[in-house]
Amino acid sequence: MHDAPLTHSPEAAAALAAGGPVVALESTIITHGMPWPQNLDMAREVEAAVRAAGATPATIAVMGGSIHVGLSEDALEALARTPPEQAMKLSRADLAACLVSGRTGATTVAATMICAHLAGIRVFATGGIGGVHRGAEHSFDISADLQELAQTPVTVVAAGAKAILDLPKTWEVLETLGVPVIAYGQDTLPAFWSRDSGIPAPLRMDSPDQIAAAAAMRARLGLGGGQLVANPIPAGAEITQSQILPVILKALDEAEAQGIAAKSVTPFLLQRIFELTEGRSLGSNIALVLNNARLAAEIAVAMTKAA
Ligand code: PSU
Repeated sequence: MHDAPLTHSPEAAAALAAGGPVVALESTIITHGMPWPQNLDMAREVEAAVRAAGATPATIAVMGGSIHVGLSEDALEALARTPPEQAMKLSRADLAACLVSGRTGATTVAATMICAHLAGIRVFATGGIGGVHRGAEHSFDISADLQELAQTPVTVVAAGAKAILDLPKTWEVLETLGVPVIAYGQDTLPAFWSRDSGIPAPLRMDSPDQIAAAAAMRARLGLGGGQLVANPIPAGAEITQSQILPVILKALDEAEAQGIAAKSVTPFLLQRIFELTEGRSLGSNIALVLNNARLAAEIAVAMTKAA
């Protein structure tokens, strides 16, 4: 039982009351992951993609002391216009502090999973999860997203972990934590901007029904925790690993030289990669988020049919 301060949009409230399919969407990608005004266009298009696939979108953010489950048009625009330094980037550790302060907070994968679960939403779409940063053996920088996947029962659809990370170490940690990592429709894990990381996938599934059934079975087994669906970017939008890797390495060098640390690392790298690819990385990022939103909606529909 919980007594969380939740504020639902009318459409999210209606869908949840009717037991209909709902997909949670995060807000850090809006405030810290993409520049204005593309962030607002992306957020609107993602919501439209969820609706077109037969589910109800619920973008999640903290505002005015409450967790918003579904945002109005105006609230979405206000959030997209908020400069990154004015919105807290929320994870498990700071969600409660943000709520009691009354500040605006954008939810990362970890915080969105927590809020989705509190609201009774079982599926969540994002771009890429956080994970083990390159050089983590020195910095200890590992995203709280991984621990959250291990403990909160939400199915997260992403294009894998962001390729700025140390992907092999990220998959190792998820294995240790007992998180099912499911490649969708292929035998290897995707790498965010690229379809194929060359790393064999621990699990493969080819339909939303299979993914919904696996989530239901985990619940029957009392296993707790979520599952990660790693959905490859559409072929037409991908940037191959050989193209993107030199750019990632350059951005990483700059981050190190400038002493960028902790929560600032991922936004800094995404922004630099955007500049170095002259915007191409952003186009790909938007394409993969839309693709993930569609699959998440199909999974949510499959879960409600099975229920
Ligand atoms: N997906 C994207 N862009 C993003 C994110 C996801 O396409 O910016 C956000 C998510 O909110 C994720 C966060 O939780 O990046 C990871 O940040 P960090 O590496 O600091 O944990």
